[in-house]
Amino acid sequence: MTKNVNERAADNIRILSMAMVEKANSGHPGGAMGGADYIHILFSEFLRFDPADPEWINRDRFFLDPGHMSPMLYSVLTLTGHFTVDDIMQFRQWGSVTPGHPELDLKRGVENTSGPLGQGHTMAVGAAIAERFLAARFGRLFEHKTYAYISDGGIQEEISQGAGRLAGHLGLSNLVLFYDSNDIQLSTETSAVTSENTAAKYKAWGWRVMEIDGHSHDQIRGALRLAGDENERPVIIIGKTVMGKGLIDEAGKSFEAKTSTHGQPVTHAGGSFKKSVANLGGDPEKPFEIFPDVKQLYEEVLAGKSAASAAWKKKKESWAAQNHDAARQLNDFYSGVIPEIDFAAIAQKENDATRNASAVILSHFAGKIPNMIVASADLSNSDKTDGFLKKSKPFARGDFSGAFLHAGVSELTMAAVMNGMALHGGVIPACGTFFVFSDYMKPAVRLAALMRLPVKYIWTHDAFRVGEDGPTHQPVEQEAQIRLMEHLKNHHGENSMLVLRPADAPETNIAWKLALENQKTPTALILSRQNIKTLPSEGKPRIEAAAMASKGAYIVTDAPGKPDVIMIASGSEVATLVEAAALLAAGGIRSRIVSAPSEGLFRTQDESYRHSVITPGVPVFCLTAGLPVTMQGFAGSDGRIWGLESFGSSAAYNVLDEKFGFTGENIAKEVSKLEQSAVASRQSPVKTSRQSPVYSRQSKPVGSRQSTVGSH
Ligand SMILES: Cc1ncc(C[n+]2csc(CCOP(=O)(O)OP(=O)(O)O)c2C)c(N)n1
Ligand SMILES: [Mg+2]
Repeated sequence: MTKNVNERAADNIRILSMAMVEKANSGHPGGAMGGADYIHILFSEFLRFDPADPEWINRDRFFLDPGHMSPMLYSVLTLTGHFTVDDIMQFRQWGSVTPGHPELDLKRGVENTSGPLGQGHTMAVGAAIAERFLAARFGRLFEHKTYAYISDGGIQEEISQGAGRLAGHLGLSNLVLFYDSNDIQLSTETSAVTSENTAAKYKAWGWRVMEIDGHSHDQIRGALRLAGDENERPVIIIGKTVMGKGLIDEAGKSFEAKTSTHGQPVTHAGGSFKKSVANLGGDPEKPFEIFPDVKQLYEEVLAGKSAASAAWKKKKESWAAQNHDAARQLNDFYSGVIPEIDFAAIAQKENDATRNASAVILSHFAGKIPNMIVASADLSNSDKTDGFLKKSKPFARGDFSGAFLHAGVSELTMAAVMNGMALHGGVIPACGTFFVFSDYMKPAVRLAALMRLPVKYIWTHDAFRVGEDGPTHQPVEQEAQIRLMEHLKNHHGENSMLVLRPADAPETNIAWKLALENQKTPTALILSRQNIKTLPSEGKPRIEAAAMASKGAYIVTDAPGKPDVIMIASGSEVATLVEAAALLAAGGIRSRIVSAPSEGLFRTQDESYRHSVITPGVPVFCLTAGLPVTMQGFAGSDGRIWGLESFGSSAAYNVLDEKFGFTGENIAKEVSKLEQSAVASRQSPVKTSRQSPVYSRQSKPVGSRQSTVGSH
């Protein structure tokens, strides 16, 4: 039976996918070959894009979830002209534009980085929300679809529960999810791990569910047409597909539906590459060939897409001519223009908690930044994102005129949804929860950093001073973990994340300013639950002094002449240093206090500035409510760190301060020991330069210790 050109296009995608993996000698051919029919029909007949303008704001978005199916995506994007055949022949090679798992590359039609299963389709939920938000403001002209593609792995990942619940709850009818249901996963058939009724599950979440033969072009078209008309519910198309569709072995027998073709070249799995290419209508000697009839089909497809996008752009022009202000605003939204905000003029209460200071700023933003979307994972009144909510309203089914997302208790979902909003463009996403639950968000934070998405994280309840809720809610190691992202560089050589832990309310203004201005990487704001005494500012308004936070670390108060010791901390610990400094001064020790909201940012300053803050040769003492290693970058090889080396405990925070040694008195004592040992070592360097730690473990309160850390 001769195949029609659409069947040949799908077979062409199968051959290219198989060939890429074979040539690279690594990769995943089976799933890609199963999904070829859907992907061809979607891209050629439904997905709206402008071949000459891949960043066209009103394009439909396509989000891949199983990044291991990259050969399928690269193949179809080769047919559409986004990649060249040379590009896909370099699949998985150093310096190629076709990495093993797709990495965000808008110019080549790759809308998201994918690989960690489950996140791709959850990002699509975020993009769909952003589309609703913008369409609610600018009108129906700006409506478009978001298509996502998921596999068995993504369906099993827990994050799919959050994505499914939220999309169903919000009635995101602009979202169309294709589930490549091939009953096979990496190491087993799916029957080994699940017996759920996936269709019933999505129905229960409020989705419209269609079940089709994922190889029947007519059924795919029919389902996509119905999806296009849907205006109440998100749509999932469950397509039954065959892993490795079209594969045969040397004997010419079917080699389809095998787990072994999930993740290795066909020949390694035991199939015949050449015979399979021939079986699919290709030339075994030229597996990277694009069939002439398929080429011609796609030329026609692209001409149609160009005409459609040109027609839309014309409509937009006449809309812009009639809606000057809205058109300017839309342009600002997509080009990252932020309104002028005088952060120094945002008044803060004295001695307030930094989470409260953040609420004041967010409340200001609600009136000033019309494209900001704030979310919280059911903690808005604790993480104080309600500062924004009170001036806005939550998204609801059919009403996206507000700007607040109640994400529900689903931190990872929330973080991935924010990534999707940022990927969509036109909006500024920020989300909040307790800092300790950043652990639940980390996989999506990592992808935000890899993709350079300017998502803002509002993490409150920053330390053991959470108090009575106890160790489950008291972050200890989280700050060190998150600050590792300040050490990790992105593909552009920048710190992959900006992490700010402001020391008082005015410094929170500056931290938010930096967060808003940072459009290249995600930003974390780590904020206190408890009140903090506003820091001294030596004659000037504190907000003026706090502006130096933009350097990452700066001197808050200094001793006349050369200080005997430099004390460094971030967050509420800086105020503890202020108490300690007064006691030290009474004992004749001159200290300098440094507030260090971001070690990563400080590291990017020039040496002369860094030395002006941390003068070489002066002993350094660091204080952190986190693990001592949090301050390692400041302490260097000779500095001392007072931190927490164990989980916290349930008690009032001031009791914990006493027990863990986080009082001005205790810190003054520890600093004077350091100062004395520094004096002794200057007087007799050989004898004292390698002293043992100045405390004995037994004599210390549970959990806290002073450590001398290694050089770095
Ligand atoms: C979060 C996460 N866990 C594990 C993996 C490793 N992994 C890659 S694909 C896969 C499962 C493959 O099954 P399916 O999604 O059905 O793809 P198919 O085998 O059908 O191609 C796994 C476990 C991953 N990429 N992401
Ligand atoms: Mg599968």
